[in-house]
Amino acid sequence: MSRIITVGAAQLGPIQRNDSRADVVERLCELMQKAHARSCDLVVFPELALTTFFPRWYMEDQDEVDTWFERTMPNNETQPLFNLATKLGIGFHLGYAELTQEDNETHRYNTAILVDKTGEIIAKYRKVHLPGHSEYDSNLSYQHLEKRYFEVGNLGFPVHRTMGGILGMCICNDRRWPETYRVMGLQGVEMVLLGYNTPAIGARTAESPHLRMFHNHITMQSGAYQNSTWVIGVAKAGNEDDHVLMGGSVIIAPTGEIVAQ
Ligand code: CDV
Repeated sequence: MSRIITVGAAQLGPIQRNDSRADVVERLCELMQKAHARSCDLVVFPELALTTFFPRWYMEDQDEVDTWFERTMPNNETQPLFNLATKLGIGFHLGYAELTQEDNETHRYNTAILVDKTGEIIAKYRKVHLPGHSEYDSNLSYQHLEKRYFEVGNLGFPVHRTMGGILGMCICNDRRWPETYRVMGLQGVEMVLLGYNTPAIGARTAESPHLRMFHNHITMQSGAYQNSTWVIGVAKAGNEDDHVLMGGSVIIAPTGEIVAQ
């Protein structure tokens, strides 16, 4: 019996450093309305979808760093997105920076959640393959400080039986490593949801934008083909605080073919 799930890959334009969460959530709600108008069951937003990609900024003051994190989900700013999803009966995937207290300690993760059509958070993923560095590096044309601001995710790569399928998640740099897809493939994954923020230009090397886009797509296409799964790769795009993000969002079939871009 065929099962159909209609998915919207909600690529975002840039989010500037001074944009408020409330403004961003309004944009997400507009995209969710569009997805609903096109009969989507599920809408996928990118990595760190509530703020600018803040790991490009070097910060020493932990209080300042923590302003980029969400302490609860939903919270006052994101509640409208959950309300709209419930009203429209549409699921969503959202990436954000998570600050949490576990075992009496503070932890910070680069996180994504999956919310079902009733507005309930049914799954969480915390990014495992953190790229970049933890100290300021003057040899780079820009910083990428994920290793400074986040811990390695501690939830593995589980899959979830929901919305009529077997869904899994990963985040950005995770997509470049075959084990990400394989661990989910061995659990029967049918659709991998992933958000990313990838600069159009490398910080260290003079790779061409073409080669960077090629690597972006080939990793997701091979993960899809080798594990016979759909992959929904959703980017941020455009000039974010004078740093250009490559975009290139795709929906990839289990054949490895890009069916929407
Ligand atoms: N946000 C990311 O994980 N970005 C990496 C960059 C640093 C290459 C990526 O794999 O796209």
